Amino acid sequence: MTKKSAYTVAVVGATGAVGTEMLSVLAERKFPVDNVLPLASSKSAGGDVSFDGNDLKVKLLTKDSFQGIDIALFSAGMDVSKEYAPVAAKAGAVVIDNSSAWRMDPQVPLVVPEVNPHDIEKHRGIIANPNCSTIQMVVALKPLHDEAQITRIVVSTYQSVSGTGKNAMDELAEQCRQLLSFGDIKPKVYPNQIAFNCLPHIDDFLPTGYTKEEMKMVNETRKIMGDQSIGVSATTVRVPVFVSHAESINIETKKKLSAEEARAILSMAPGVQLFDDPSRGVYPLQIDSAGTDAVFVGRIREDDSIPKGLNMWVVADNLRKGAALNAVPVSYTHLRAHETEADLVCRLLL
Ligand code: 3JN
Repeated sequence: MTKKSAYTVAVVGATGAVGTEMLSVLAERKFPVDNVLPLASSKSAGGDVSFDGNDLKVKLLTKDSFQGIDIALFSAGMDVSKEYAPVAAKAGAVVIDNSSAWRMDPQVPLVVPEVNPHDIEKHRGIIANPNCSTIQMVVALKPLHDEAQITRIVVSTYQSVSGTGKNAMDELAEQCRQLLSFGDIKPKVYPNQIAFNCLPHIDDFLPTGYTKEEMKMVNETRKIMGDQSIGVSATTVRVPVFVSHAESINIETKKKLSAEEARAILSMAPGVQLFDDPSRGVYPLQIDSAGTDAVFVGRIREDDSIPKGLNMWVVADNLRKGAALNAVPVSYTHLRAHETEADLVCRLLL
C-alpha cells in the first residue's frame, strides 16, 4: 500500500453492532478517509448507515467490492471472512479481520497494539483482531508478564450480551420487560433465560467440555504474548449486562509481585486505567466502562494461597476496546508521520 494523505476504507458487516462501532470510531478519531464503503450481505445491503453525520448507502458485498480499497475492516463473521478476506488482500487491501477465521493461522499476525505491535510487520495482507475477552485480558497482563513472567492464568469472564449482537440485546430487554410484568418468556437467541440469570455457555461446547470461547482465550493469549508455555484456564459466562465485559483474573508469576508493585506497573501501562480504591467504593464497573476506550483494572490483591500470585478485576467495553478500537485507526497526527506500511497499520491499530 502506498503512502497517501487519505485512504479508501471498506467496512464489511457495516450494519452490525461492531461494524457500526467501527464507523463511529473512524469518524471520532478523524481518520483520513477519502471514501468509506459500507458493505453487507443481501439482508442488509441497500439500507443506510451513518458516518460522520452523513448517511451512506450500504452496498452488497461481492468479490469485486475491493478494487481500489486501501483498508478493509471485516466484522461480518467467520464464514464471510474466510471467503472474502483473501479476495480483499489479493486486490491490494490490508485486511483487519475481527473474526476467529484467521487468528490461529501462523501466517497471520494476531495483534493487540499495546502488546505486540511489532507482529504487524509479518503480515501478508491479513491482520487478525483477537476475541474481545482476550484483548482486555492481555492489555492488563502483558506489563505484569514483562516484569514478573506469568506462568499460569485462571480467568472467569462476565460477558455482556452485546458480544452476541443486537438481537441478544433486544432479547435481554424483552425478557426483562416480560418478567417484570409477570409474562412468559421464550428464549430465542440463547438456549436459556438470560434476564436475571448467568449462562456458563458462550459459543459451542467442545468434546473436552470447554467452549470455543474458552479455548479462544487460551490459544490467542499464548500467541499474542509470544509465549506458548503460559498455562491458561478459562471459564466464560454470559451475564445480563448490555455492554462491557468483566473478568476475574488470577495469575501465578515466576517472580514475586506485591499488589502495590502491580498497581505501580499498571498505573503506567498503555491502554490501562487503574480504578483501585475499594475502601472508597472505587473499582471497575461494566456500566461505567460502556462507551469508553480504556481497560479498567481494580481489586488487585495478593493471592495468599500460592507463594507468587495475584487476583484482579478487569473491565472494558467489548464493542469499542474489544473490537472497533483494536481495529480502527485513531490518530491523524500519527498517521501523517508514517514511513512504512507496517508503521501505518500499527497506527491504524493504535
Ligand atoms: O460473545 C462474545 O462476547 C464475543 C463473541 C465473539 C464472537 C462471536 C461469534 C463468532 C466471535 C469471536 O470474535 O471470536 C466469533 C468468531 O469469529 O468465531
